[in-house]
Amino acid sequence: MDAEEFRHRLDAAAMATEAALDALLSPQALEGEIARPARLLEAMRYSSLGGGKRLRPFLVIESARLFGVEGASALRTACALEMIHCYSLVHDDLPAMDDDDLRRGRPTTHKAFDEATAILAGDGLLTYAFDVVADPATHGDASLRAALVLALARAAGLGGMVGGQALDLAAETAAVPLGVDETLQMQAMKTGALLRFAVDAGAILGCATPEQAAALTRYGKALGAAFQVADDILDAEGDTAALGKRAGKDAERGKATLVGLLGLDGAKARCDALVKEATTALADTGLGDRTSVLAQAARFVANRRH
Ligand code: GRG
Repeated sequence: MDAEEFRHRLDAAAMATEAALDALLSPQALEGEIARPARLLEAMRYSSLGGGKRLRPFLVIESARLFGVEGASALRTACALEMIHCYSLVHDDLPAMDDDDLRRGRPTTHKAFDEATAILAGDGLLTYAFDVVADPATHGDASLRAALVLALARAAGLGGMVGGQALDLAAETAAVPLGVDETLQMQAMKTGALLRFAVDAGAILGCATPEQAAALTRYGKALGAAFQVADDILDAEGDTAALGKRAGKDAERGKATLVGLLGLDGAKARCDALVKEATTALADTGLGDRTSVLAQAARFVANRRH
């Protein structure tokens, strides 16, 4: 698959995700809800609509499509994952964490609203994500929905993204900086776990064989690691206008990054190796040419400019 066809698929996934998130975040309360407070809903919409590459939804949609699964099951799972991603960005930008004013080229949620509302908007998105996956509208098979809920919780929580964020914050003030292995583990948790979930979700939705699921997990791990090295490189090299968030802040805050540990050339070499690893894993799914979109995704992640 060439870059243009890939771009087309990424745009299609982004548009479908935007429309589905818009509908999910409507003022109409769902059965069992009492009311949807307008300002909180507005902050949740501000935090999740109208921006972002929608890479995680794209990966859910395309990995499910490998197994012929299309429509609401994949799209709702994609939206749930994007809600968790958006919540993590909102909370990460708070003064108690990275203290940022700019996200996706706009004021961060706590700047556009206020801190308490930003915290609650993140909480609301996190909780709603699990509502969306657990809802029978996502899949008729309750055990499959439970498998998605479990995998998403494991990726997002203590032993995944939230744990990784805790390790990252602790490292900023630690007497001894993180080494390469510790940095890789922190990044695999903080950023990699949600990206890996995206392709694991495709395998769950598609009832993949254990071999196919394992190969997709290997792909997801390599892709997640490539994404994070690319992020470190962009932060070191990129400019704030193109990124839509402040560049150069990793070095400023003394963050553990692979650029800091391996140097710029070492980080770029690692990124290339991870793209190869991701592509090799795809071959092990036995799904042939159908995986070319995911191979292109690995290249996109490594070469992105924002
Ligand atoms: C606060 C619980 C909690 C977790 C925060 C993911 C994360 C953990 C923090 C985000 C900070 C950050 C910039 C991490 C580097 C990788 C990353 C997640 C970048 C943003 O993801 P993109 O590039 O963003 O996919 P878009 O805006 O395109 O969705």
